[in-house]
Amino acid sequence: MDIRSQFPILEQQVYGHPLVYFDNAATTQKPLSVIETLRRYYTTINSNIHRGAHFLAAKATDEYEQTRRTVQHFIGARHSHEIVFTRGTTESINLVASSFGERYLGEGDEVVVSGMEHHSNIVPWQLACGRKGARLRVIPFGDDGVLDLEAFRSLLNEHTRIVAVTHVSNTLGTVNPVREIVDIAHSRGVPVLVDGAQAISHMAVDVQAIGCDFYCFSGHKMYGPMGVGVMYGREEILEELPPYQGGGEMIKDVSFEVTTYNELPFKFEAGTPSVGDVLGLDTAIGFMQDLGLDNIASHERELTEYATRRLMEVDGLRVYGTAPMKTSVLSFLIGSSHPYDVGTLLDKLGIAVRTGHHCTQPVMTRYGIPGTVRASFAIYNTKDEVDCLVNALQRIAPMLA
Ligand code: C6P
Repeated sequence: MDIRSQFPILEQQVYGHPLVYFDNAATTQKPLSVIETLRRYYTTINSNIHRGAHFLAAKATDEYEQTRRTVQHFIGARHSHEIVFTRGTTESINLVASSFGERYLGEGDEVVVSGMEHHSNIVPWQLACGRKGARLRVIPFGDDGVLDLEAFRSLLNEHTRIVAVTHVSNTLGTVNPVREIVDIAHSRGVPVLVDGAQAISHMAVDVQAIGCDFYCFSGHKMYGPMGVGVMYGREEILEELPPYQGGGEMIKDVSFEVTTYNELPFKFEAGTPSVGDVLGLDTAIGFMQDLGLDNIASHERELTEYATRRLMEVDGLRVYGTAPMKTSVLSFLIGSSHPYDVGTLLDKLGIAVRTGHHCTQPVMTRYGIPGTVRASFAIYNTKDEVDCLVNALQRIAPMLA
């Protein structure tokens, strides 16, 4: 398959230069097959699901539930009802923090997160802790961006109620040893949520092999549409949690005196979901499976190694995040220049990178920097594009001095 031809958005010029899209950790571009699924959904079967007694409703419901099974197999879940559709990682984590917090957190309890979490895996827990008089404990990491597992062990105690860690850091690219983290936490009887937002499109994920209790991710970072995400939760633990939101679909019976809740996964899917986007997610998973997750990983590894080597040719460039296990994220600064200046100059040369704190302000505080320039790669990126970035940086570096 000619991969780039599947992504017409990449063919355009920006400010007179061919677009180089290196902001894939923020969102990936969408292949034609996903765009076609959205078109087909809205032109042929658009309907509300689980409710109507008519042909379109049945068809939309079938495809929606088929996607749940696709996701189940994609991440190796035991049951399809362990897959809950949300709007994205942020909503998935808020769901868990809110429901789990409501059920299990109390005065003096502790929630362990890591120092490299996205704000989406900090703030929902802070809110939950605030409601219950619990507190956050933080796993530190070294200068290379590797979590300190000894410190993690020593943070666990009889007050720890849950551990919430990212599988891959969106800023440093570190792949965390989630299997080991789960083993350590489980040996103390503590459940684990893994934020998979930056892992899901870069490696094969098997939630049973990881052993985690929750795994959260977004469709739009894995070649799928915006507006859909997944919260995987182990059946036994989901059964015990109260609903997150109230509304249609999540109930069995409602009266003004008492309401009983629907079975899994519907208990956690109140209201009309983004059906077309869910179907687009099915197509996006098919796109990745056709390419092969291992092939995606090896292409991106080669590109990241190449880019890391070539970036070192730029005078004064420092990379943040040098863990031995990394995905295709490269955060850097040049001399004393501000990341926004670098990003703006690159943009004028057609190169899209992200600049700033990347919603990980504690990471920036850890390094004592205002932010970084971040280039992040996907399956359609090429070494020529990396060369283009390096040439551009060499061209602008004197302007930054
Ligand atoms: N990171 C980035 O540019 P949402 O916005 O819900 O799809 O994903 C939130 C989120 C949660 N965890 C991690 C590790 C993430 O990287 C993100 C999103 C984007 O790095 C946007 S800030």
